[in-house]
Amino acid sequence: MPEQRKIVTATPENSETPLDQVRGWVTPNSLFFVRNHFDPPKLDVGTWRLRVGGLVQRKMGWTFDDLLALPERTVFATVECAGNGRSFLAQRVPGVPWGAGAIGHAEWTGVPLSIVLERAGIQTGAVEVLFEGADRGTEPDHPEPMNFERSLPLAKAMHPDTLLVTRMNGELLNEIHGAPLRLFVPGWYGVASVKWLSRIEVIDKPFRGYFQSKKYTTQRRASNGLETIIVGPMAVKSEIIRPKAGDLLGIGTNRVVGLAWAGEDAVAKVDISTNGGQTWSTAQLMGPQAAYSWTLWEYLWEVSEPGDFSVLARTTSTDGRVQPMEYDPLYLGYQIDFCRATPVRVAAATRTYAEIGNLEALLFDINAYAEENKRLPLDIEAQYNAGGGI
Ligand SMILES: Nc1nc2c(c(=O)[nH]1)N[C@H]1C(S)=C(S)[C@@H](COP(=O)(O)O)O[C@H]1N2
Ligand SMILES: [Mo]
Repeated sequence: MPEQRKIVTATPENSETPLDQVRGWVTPNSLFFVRNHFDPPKLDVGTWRLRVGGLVQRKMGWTFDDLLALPERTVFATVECAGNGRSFLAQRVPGVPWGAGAIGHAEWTGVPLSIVLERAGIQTGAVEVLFEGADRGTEPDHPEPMNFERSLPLAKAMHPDTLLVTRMNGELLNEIHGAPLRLFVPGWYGVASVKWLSRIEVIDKPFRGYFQSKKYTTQRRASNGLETIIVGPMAVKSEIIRPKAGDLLGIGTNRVVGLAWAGEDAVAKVDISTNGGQTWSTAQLMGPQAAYSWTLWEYLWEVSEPGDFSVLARTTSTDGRVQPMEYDPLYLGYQIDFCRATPVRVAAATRTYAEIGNLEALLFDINAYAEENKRLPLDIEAQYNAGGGI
């Protein structure tokens, strides 16, 4: 079957990157996860304009060609949906029941937002920049139609890596990922990166629209009770790609492979436990380790005893943040960053025929063969690794 996104909901499309088919550092556009709150708008790049207004000296309307003529910048970055992994939570929470694949890593190219804002001239008193997508619709608790809107603090908006993106992995942005233009906020959860961008407004007070008050907020304990935080920078996290939960492994060397990321920082270290977190060993990081980007890792696990094992990965960022062992329920179904156990079984492949009867011996042979085949892909991947990638 050709590789494709894993559909979670069909209309509008919400779909996952098939992480078990990840073969390299960059996620191909066709496999890159999709998170849509409303149906994608039908936009004609010829008549489309980016309107820039609010607290600016000059209101402007940009055509796509005008934007292409401005200086470009390219940033590699991982984007994770704030709800990624929600289906693994012990407590049921509302929202799209994502598995592990609401994440991808791409090369993002476009005009730094700061250049467009500087051309417009930001007036004093500006505190945030508001971004409006052309998509429109309703939510169960918001029956009035609304556009998808999010804001950024001025400092993040003016950061040179915050881009108005025209290209993803070198190709013009496709419709489902926000064509013709999307905001891209590296290191932040996907919700910040408004697709189908149609309007930018510089504003003088914090914006509290639906997607950053009713949705996409977490809570934090403060001295005077609970404080509400708008979902922003991505947490430090890892994902085990192989083995999968429930896999049957053999005695010998089993290759554990996965991904790790650290939001605005780079990954410094990934530790692996095969005994539910009692002891840890360091995994080998593979390929680039850069700010904003995920890092591939592998761990060669030597197993000498059969039994049931609980495999965990734990990321540490370059600024010393460590992935937590438990999920904080105050995150309300967002920022699902805890170390999730992958339970696997290792079967004995060393029993001798003398110990068992003939029929049993036959069954044993069949099982041993099945186990061998289970392990085979892992060995092939080890060879892949000699050439880079997984
Ligand atoms: N206009 C618009 N922008 C949007 C969204 C949306 O529904 N509409 N979804 C956001 C969310 S929650 C995420 S995780 C990312 C997903 O980007 P992708 O679909 O390109 O992977 O887009 C963000 N930008
Ligand atoms: Mo998201």
